[in-house]
Amino acid sequence: MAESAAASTQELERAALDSLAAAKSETELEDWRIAYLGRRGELSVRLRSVGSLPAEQRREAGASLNRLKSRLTTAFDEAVQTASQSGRETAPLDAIDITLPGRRSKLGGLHPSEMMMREILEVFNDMGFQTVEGPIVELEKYNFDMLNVPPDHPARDLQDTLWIDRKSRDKVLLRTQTSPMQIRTMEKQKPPVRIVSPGLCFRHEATDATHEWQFHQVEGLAVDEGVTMSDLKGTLYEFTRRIFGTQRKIRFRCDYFPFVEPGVDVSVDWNGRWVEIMGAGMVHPKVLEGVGYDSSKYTGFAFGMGPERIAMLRYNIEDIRHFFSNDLRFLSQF
Ligand code: FA5
Repeated sequence: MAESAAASTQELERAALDSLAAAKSETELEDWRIAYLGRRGELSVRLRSVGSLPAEQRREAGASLNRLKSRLTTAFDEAVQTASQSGRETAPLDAIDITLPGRRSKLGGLHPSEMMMREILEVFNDMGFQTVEGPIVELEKYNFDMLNVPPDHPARDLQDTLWIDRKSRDKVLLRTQTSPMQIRTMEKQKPPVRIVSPGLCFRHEATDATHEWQFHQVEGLAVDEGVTMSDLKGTLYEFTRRIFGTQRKIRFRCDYFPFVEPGVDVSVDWNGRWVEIMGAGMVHPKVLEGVGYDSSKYTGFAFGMGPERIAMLRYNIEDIRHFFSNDLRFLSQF
């Protein structure tokens, strides 16, 4: 009888240790503890039954079961520690529900300004204008001097220009317009020239529904023998037809820009109100001479437009500040 009690204690120990080794998660370890060490667990039941054994066996059986209890308790504590060190406790296998649907990774999209610019460039590329890009951090001479902007012109005022370096001989600024690309292009090549140049511009000005301190422009320049104001108007009419359709009303009005003569601004009807989308004009002879072109032989036209303003008219966006506020509720609509 005593022998069979010892044998069954050994069997119990082997079974307990085997199932402890198989316990993979915090939950399984807890189930094991309840099954073997809990108040109604296997060991407690056996310990309680010691009282019904013959008197001469009770002492040995009780002591043997208590030693087993202590070994199993130690083994359990070690298993819990190992599980928490190996991360089993924090990431139990049964925490992953493999029946859940996967998470779709979202593809980003083009920013509406970028979409609009690409569309604008495509229209001009179709008309034979080549796309060129230039620096955002620009020299004063390209942004102002060589564009016939005199030093006292209001556009140079601190209010308008964000300066990077005003002290060095070649003053450096964040370009206020894409027009410096007219000069950079003409310095590099002889006529005929037909380019469009997109990019960011910055101005130190108060923001409102149609003005941002950071915005894009697309510059255009065509220089050749015999280029006239009709070419300018024909090109820009074709552009507005392609972007807004044939029914939208367009207005050309005289305007002043130091680097063109004559100069115009172009506005588009927006719910009964005129919104200016670009400045344009015939390239000033001083600008042509400044880059070494013979102004008695060559003439040209130039324009600079704001893609955000154009996108506003196109998609009925009431405030330009949405473009750079980085709000996905706005951006994901495009
Ligand atoms: C210019 O910047 C001239 N460089 C345009 C030009 C080029 C004239 C070539 C003649 C020949 P203006 O400041 O008007 O002009 O800006 C041109 C366009 O840029 C505006 O019609 C508008 O669409 C956009 N723009 C100007 N300022 C802002 C601003 N603060 N926020 C958003 N868009 C602006």
